[in-house]
Amino acid sequence: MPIKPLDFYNLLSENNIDFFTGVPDSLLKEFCFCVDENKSKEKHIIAANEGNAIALAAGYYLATNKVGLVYMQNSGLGNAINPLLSLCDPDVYSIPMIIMIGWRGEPGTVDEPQHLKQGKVQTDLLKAMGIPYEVISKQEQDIEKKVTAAINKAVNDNTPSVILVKKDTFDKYNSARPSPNETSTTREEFLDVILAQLSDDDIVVSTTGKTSREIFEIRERNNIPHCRDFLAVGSMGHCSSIAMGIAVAKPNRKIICIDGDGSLIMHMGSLTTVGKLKPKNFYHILINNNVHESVGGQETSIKFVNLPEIVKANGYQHIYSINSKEQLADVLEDFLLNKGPNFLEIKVEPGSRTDLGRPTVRLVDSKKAFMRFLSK
Ligand SMILES: Cc1ncc(C[n+]2csc(CCOP(=O)(O)OP(=O)(O)O)c2C)c(N)n1
Repeated sequence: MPIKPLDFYNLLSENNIDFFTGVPDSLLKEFCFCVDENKSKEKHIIAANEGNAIALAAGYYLATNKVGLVYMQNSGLGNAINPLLSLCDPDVYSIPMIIMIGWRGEPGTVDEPQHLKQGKVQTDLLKAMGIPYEVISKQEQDIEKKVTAAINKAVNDNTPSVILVKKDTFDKYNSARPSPNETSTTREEFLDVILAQLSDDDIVVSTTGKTSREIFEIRERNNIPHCRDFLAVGSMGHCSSIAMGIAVAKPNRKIICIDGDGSLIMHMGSLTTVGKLKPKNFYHILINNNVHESVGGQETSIKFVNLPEIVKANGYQHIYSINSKEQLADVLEDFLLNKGPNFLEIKVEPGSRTDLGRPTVRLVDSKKAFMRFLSK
């Protein structure tokens, strides 16, 4: 039977876990909602990336002598490896924490291509890192035993200790979250307008999650070849760097990078590279819905920063911020005509179609077609 998020949360509380941080994951979203509703913002921090979350839990331990809990999708383990091995490892500072990892791409399950390799090497990676782990699932008879074993291991051995969570382990959490505003312009509608404005030669690089899925479907609907788009379905936070790599190599082509707020924040340091190189052909669009919509809608920290000021300070040339289709129509042509690097923030309500599909082409084939398109 699936585990009730509140029961799981209570079990952690009984074991003195009172600090939570991480980057959201669809497999863990019900648990995240539960933590969010039960903890203050100082005790539940949605971090910029998974490495930051490990470091936050390490700091919390140093200040309190208490074990914190870090949650993440297994895609984020790469971000976490550095602070796990060079800060928390028993050979370094020996800092205990519980790490809850959503196991996407578990062998034997059906999942997206970007999750398959990570899922396959998941347990081997933990073994190679010397991190003890327990696996839980909805079939599990004795969750309590496994969770307390993981916590005891962390506390007794002063080590990070993992709880690996299989798909569908958690039941729904009935939270008081507001439902999406269905009358406002959706991300997909904005994307439709943007893609329609681009010329046949323009290159699109788009971010992880539903944005890329929507772009794929818009192209399909309009019978436009997919070779114009590089969909960064994995490597969250890196689409602007991929786009920058293309921009410097193809100075005579326009590169349109379509980013998300969670993704931009995840590796925000990449903005400084844009500032350093200032490619005239780089057009950065941020679809800002204030949340990690693709994995459940958990808040990002974007609303606490003045993003137009940040990109300005990083050397972007022309900066626009809009929140309606009318405003988009007013600025889009200018945005794409003016020499870059330019930045366009589109403020949008969270939400997407429930019947949104996934790219149906093989990724290596779309890479080849994209490279042919770039070499034109
Ligand atoms: C390194 C990494 N961490 C976490 C995830 C899980 N994940 C996929 S999409 C996504 C949310 C992206 O948020 P944002 O960029 O704001 O786009 P939105 O989903 O709101 O469109 C997350 C957290 C991931 N794929 N990779």
